[in-house]
Amino acid sequence: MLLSCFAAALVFGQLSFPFAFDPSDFKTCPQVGFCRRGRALAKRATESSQWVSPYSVRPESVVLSPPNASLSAQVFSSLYPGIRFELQVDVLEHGIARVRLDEVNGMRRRYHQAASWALVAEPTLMAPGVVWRFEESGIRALYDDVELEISYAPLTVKLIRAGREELVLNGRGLLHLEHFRTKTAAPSTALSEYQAVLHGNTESNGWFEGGEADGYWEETFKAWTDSKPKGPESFFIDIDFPHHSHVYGIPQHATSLSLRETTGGNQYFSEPFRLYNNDIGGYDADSPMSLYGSIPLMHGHSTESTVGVFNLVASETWVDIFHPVLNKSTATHWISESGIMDIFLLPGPTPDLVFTQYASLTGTAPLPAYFALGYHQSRWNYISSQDVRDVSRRFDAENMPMDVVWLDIQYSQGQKYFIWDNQSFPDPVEMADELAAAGRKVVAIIDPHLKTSNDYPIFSEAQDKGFLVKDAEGEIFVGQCWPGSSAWLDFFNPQCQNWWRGIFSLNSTADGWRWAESTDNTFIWNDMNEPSVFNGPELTMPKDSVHYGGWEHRDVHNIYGMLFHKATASALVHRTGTMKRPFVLSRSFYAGSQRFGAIWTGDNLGTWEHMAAGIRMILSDGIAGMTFSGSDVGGFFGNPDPEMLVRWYQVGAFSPFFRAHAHIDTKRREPYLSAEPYRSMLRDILKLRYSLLPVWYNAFREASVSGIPVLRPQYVVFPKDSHGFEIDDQFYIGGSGLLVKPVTLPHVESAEVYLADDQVYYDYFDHQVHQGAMGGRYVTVSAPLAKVPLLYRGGSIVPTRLRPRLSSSLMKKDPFTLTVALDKTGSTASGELYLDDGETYTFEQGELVWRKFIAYPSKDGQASLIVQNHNLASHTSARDIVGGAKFQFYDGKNAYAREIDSVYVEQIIILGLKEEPKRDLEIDYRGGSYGMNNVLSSSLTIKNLGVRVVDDWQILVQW
Ligand code: NBV
Repeated sequence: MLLSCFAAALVFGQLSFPFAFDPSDFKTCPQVGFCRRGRALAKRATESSQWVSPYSVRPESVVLSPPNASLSAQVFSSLYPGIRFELQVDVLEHGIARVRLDEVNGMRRRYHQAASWALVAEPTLMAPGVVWRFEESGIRALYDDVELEISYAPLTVKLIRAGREELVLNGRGLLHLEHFRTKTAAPSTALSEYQAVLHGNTESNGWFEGGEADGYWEETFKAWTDSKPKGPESFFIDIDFPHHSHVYGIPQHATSLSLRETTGGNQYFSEPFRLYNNDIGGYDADSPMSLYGSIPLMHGHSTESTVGVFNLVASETWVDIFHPVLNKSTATHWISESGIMDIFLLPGPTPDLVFTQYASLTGTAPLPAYFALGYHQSRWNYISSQDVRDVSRRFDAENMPMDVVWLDIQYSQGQKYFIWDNQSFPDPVEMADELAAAGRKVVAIIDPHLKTSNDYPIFSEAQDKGFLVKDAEGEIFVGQCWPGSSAWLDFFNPQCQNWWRGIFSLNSTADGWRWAESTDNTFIWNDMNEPSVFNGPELTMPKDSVHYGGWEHRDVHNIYGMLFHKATASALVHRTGTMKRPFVLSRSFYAGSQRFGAIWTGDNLGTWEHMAAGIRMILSDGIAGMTFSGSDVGGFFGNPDPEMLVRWYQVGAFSPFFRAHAHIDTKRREPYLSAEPYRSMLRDILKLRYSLLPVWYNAFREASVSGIPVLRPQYVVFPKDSHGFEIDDQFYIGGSGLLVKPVTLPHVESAEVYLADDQVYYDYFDHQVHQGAMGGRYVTVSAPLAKVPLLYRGGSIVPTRLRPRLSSSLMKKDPFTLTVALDKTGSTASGELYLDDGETYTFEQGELVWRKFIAYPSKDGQASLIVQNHNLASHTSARDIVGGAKFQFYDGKNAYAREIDSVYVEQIIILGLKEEPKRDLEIDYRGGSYGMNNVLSSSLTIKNLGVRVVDDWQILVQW
């Protein structure tokens, strides 16, 4: 199995790659029993004009519980009168409606614990404020500016705003929870009656559930048979957006940000989007196939509103999408293998509010360690500690900044993670210490599979403690992975998570094996956690494997990777006496994974298509909470030519997570190895990333509080501009006002950038002016190879650090440059700067500096402009700063502020002044120039101001 993965070569254009991505290794919907059943049910419903959902609420059973934000009711299906279901509707803080449906007193329990892993805490019910109106046909909850309409027969739930249906559950009658049954149970007689209603006779094959027990009790795929001891337990639901033309989300897929149809008239894909975490190296650059992570969150968007739906299910899920009316409405159908129905309706009505609503449920990406925003140098593999030292030195010698050197699986002895291969890595602690002295870190890979060898203490301990996943027979599940015969840790067991923390402890006396040959400068990469099993069905764990609590793998598959990530991140936070921010990269993810660290887009190809796909994927990850994301710069497979490599570094420099990585069979391609002129271009891109670190950190701070992604797609920033709804190749960095459109095509000299408003935009590098227009327009931005299209939006003040350094930690006391990009009036702009120690959690106690910069015309009518720096921290509540509300009062002289009180703003550059200023300051002024083909902005540089970042001050510019 393993060999066949890598033996063949696929040819893409001129490039050949040493791997085989064989789509037939992965299932299509027709190869999956429950997906066939779900789609067949939808087809029968569509074809019958009399289709009615059999699910209804018993009106007499409706109960409201205090504080009147919760309703429960019995639900029954006319097809299975003996089966009981319970509906629970909660109105939560932020106006979120949670709708749950579960089978009660059945033969078994459906999997109901996904929420306990995905949600940051038990959601809080809305304080009194929900008004319930009982009507003959149902109940209506009124709160905020919306109504939640629950109809009794059939059961439907609608979120309505200003008379407009924003979200509809079961409007097309596709809801179905297959109840638990025995193999020999006779079909319900009610079913045939129902069929008679639909079809006028009982002979046709129009059963609600389908004519036969299709794939109920066993299923075979290639050489694998899935024993299904529980029988059918699928869950289907139609979720419609009657007034939303566009839907986004449900990462991870390599496809457009705006999701295309999977069925119906304007069909694009014929397969539904699949959510089933898979190791699918060398995936297609445009496909609905599932990849490494799954987040069942979708946004519906139109010029009027944005809403979200979070279908909290952890089993394999397929999502069909079509537009009943093109450019007007969207219908979706979610088909899941198991689990209860637990759906959150996020009312929006703006993208930013949907982010905050989703974040209130699953949490935000916490402020990362500052170094993690620097550049990461990886490859499979740096082969020895000497190699690692050389890489670090070569970056120094070439004056290239870099923060982290990564170690892939070959650092370990026979892939027994934690155990260094002491031939090649005889001195791992000294190696890490030397890197630390240069301001750098090490990241080492730790996978969730354990070599089943008794001389491997991690395995033996896990085995003794019962922390390994079991197979269907109750024995330890053994499969093949890098170390050969392997077993998998079961992080569903809380004890396993505790034990895992102990392994990383650097100062505890905890019994059990500890990773002594490590340092607090060593961070972790969790790979292969879908989990990848080389000899398993679809390269993963058999679904009938059993986890802690007796749950089958099928129930929890999409959560597995997240729990490994969670356990490792928490281990790093606590490994020394002082809590430090962790950095853990994970390949697999689920809703809530953002709380534990970064992810990346897995094993991409070194092609232009994949470069472009990476951007779309990062945008899509970001809107689903997973904002700390990046793709392998250079492409994992293949050897990019110098031009592609430069463009890929430009993409990476504008990704939240910036790491170059490459397959073991690729040629070495560290940036210092490139020939000129490419080497200088790469150096400049790295420096650009480092000079913009303050902007990235600002964006991460905001994301950590609001859930608004670090990379913001066009529809998020301009939600009312329909021209931008399908744009997914340009984006904004946080709220900085920087707009980027990386070039992802060869031989390009310019890029067409879409400007959505009538604001003025300035080229970051040459200050060329691009005038936007009401209703939007494209402008041509020059983009020779050395230049990434990057614009300041007028009205922004952007802090940068322009002194070249070799790592981010060496920049901590560097002075700032503020670029004031004046808006179209030539007199207004604003921006901010957030700083803290970048390492610990003392910011939660108020050890931080948060400044607001504003430029505005002076009020006395004089020809002048004021640029002001004031303290933002004291002007807002603590909660807005760090999300934790851990401190009550902000002390402007806190320890961190004192530590950086010598940090100056060394220069201010003002773009877009309409008049030449008076020369009483040390200034450098260049007037605007108005050429035939371009307009260059005026630029005023004020140097040697002697003003400190931590002080309040203002500067008057007069003309
Ligand atoms: O550990 C080796 C690789 C790693 O370099 C890559 O980034 C991961 O996505 N890993 C997958 C295992 C196998 C890749 C073919």
